[in-house]
Amino acid sequence: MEACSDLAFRHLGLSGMDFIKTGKVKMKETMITDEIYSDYFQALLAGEKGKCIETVNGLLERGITLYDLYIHLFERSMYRVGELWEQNRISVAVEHLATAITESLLTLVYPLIFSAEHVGRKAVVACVAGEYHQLGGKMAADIFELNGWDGYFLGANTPPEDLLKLIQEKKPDILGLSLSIYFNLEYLLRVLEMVRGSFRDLPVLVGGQAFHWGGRDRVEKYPGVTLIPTLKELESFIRQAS
Ligand code: B12
Repeated sequence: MEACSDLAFRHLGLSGMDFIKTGKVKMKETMITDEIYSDYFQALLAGEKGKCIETVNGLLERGITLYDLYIHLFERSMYRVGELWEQNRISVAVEHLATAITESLLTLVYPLIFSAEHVGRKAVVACVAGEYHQLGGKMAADIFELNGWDGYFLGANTPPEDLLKLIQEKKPDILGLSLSIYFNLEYLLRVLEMVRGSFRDLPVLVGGQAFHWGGRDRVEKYPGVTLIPTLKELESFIRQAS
């Protein structure tokens, strides 16, 4: 059973023993101290990309898990950027700069995610039409890669007809759809309708912060569609499907 503490568990900051002892997933403490976070956040707002790269590379050298990095550094800081933008305490330009830096930092983890042994499964992950928030969807695609899947990430604002064509071409085992803005829910429902019409049995996972405002019942009324709220839950789902 010690085999439980395999690559995927370790990357999530878990050990097999945590799982065995408690019977449920238990997170280790984050490697990101308040000091690391506030230095990083200051550099992010100031557009000091070099300093941000240094912080992330330092954490990767010390063996930070992908989950810890994505949630406790990238997601946390971008949520804070959103709050400051909403309160008019930073400009749109600063928000754009922070987003661009964070997107480029995701590439630093490539050696970690692409080192996994391939399991011969494929996932397509996309943001629906009208949805321009793409960081969360990219992270979801990376979790597939971390688990040895090919994760085809299509990015923001994907036209539904083109999405269907790509599904036809790649024949993925899972489709992931990301939604950040609740008022885009109708676009998502339209995509689900189209996907169900053409690919009856393709499992579809939906995720993103839009669902903080509701919508679960409306997406899960489609057969084979599951709302996955967190990357941890995504990982469990992938492991079961692998
Ligand atoms: C950057 C940003 C933008 C950028 C996005 C650029 C880009 N390249 O992505 C731009 C400038 C385009 C933008 C535009 C807008 N934005 Co904006 N934006 C943000 C901001 C600051 C950060 C987004 C982000 O990267 N978050 C970090 C990621 C990692 O978090 P995440 O998306 O939640 O993803 C996590 C989970 O949800 C999950 N997940 C996500 N997708 C998936 C998919 C699957 C399959 C799974 C399993 C899991 C999963 O995994 C991730 C890791 O945990 C947020 C603040 C915030 N709270 O996020 C506001 C925010 C989302 N934006 C907001 C708003 C209002 C807008 C605009 C309407 C503003 C406007 N008036 O024009 C437009 C809408 C554009 C559109 N139609 O999409 C609001 C939304 C509020 C609401 N009630 O819906 C927020 C919350 C800001 C705020 N505090 O008010 N935005």
